[in-house]
Amino acid sequence: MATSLAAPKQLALADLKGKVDPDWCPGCGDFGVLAAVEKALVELQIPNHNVVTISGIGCSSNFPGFINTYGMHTLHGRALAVATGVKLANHDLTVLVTGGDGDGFGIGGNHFVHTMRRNVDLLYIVMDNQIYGLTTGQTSPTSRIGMKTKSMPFGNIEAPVNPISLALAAGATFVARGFSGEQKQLIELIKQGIEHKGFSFLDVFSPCVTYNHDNSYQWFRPRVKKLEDDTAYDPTNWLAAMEKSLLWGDEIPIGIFFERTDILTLHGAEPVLNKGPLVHGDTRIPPDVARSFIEELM
Ligand SMILES: Cc1ncc(C[n+]2csc(CCOP(=O)(O)OP(=O)(O)O)c2C)c(N)n1
Ligand code: SF4
Repeated sequence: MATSLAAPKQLALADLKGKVDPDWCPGCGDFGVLAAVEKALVELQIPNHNVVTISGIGCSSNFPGFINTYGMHTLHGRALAVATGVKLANHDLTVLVTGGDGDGFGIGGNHFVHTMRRNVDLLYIVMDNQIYGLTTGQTSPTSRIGMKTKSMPFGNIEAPVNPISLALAAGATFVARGFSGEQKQLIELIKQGIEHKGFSFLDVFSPCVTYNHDNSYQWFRPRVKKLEDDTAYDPTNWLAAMEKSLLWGDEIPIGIFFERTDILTLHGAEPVLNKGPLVHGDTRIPPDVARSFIEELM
C-alpha cells in the first residue's frame, strides 16, 4: 500500500484571518499589532491550533476575535489570571495575552506584577495608547501629566506608570517595547517574545487616532530610537535596562531592554508538571482516597 508522504501543511497568513473583521477605527495602531502577530506566527510556523490568544476588555482586547487561533475574551484586567491557568493546564500551548494599558496597568495591575514574578511562560502584548479607547477617551495609567481627556478636562494631575521599569522591578525575564509604526522590528520582538522561555512583556505604542491627539504616529516617529542600533547596549544588564527605561521625551527607546534565561518558568518549577502537560495526565482521584478525605473533613 502506498504511503502518503505529503508534507505537513504550512501555516499561511490566510489561515490566521479571524471570522470577524476588526472594527477598530481606520488608522488605529492595533491593526499594526494584529498584522505583526500574524506575520510572527507564520514566520515561526506555529500551527494555529497550538496557539491561545487571551484578552481582557477594551478596543485592543477585542483582538482574539480577529485572529484564527483558540481564544478567550475574559474580564477587564483578568486576562493574565486566565492565561496562567491555560498555561498550567497545557504548557505545550503558545499563550498570547493581548490588551490595553487601562486593562493591564490599571484594573489588572495586580495580576501584571504577580504573573511576572511567577515567570509564567507567555507573551503579554499591551497595546499602549495612553488612553481608555473603548469607553471613549478617559485618562489611563500611562496618560502623561497635563494631558486633557474627558475624565480630566483640565489636565491629568496623576504621574503615569512606567511599564518598562515596573516590569523590570517585578522580575519579568523578557522586557521589550515596540511601536506599531515600526512593523519590521515589531515582528522580530513578537517572535523573540514567543520563543523566550518565561514571562515576556511587550509594551507597544499603538496610537488611538480617535481620542489621543497628543501621542500620535507623528509624535512618536522622531522620538523612538531602536536599542539594537546602540551596539554598546547589553540587554542582559538589568541596571542598564532600568536606566534606559527612565528615558522619555526627545529619546524614547524601543527594542529589547532586558532578557535573562536562567530562571525556571512556573510550569518548569512545578514538579507535578514534569511528566508532561496536566491535560494529558490522569487526574482522577481513586474513590477510596476521595472517601477518606471527605471522612477526615466531616
Ligand atoms: C470591571 C469593569 N470596569 C470597567 C469597565 C469599563 N471599561 C471597559 S474597557 C475600559 C478601558 C479600556 O482601556 P484600555 O484597556 O486602555 O483599552 P483600549 O480600549 O484603549 O484598547 C473600561 C474602563 C469594564 N468593562 N469592566
Ligand atoms: S477608539 Fe482608539 S483604540 Fe479604539 S479602535 Fe478607535 S482608534 Fe483604536
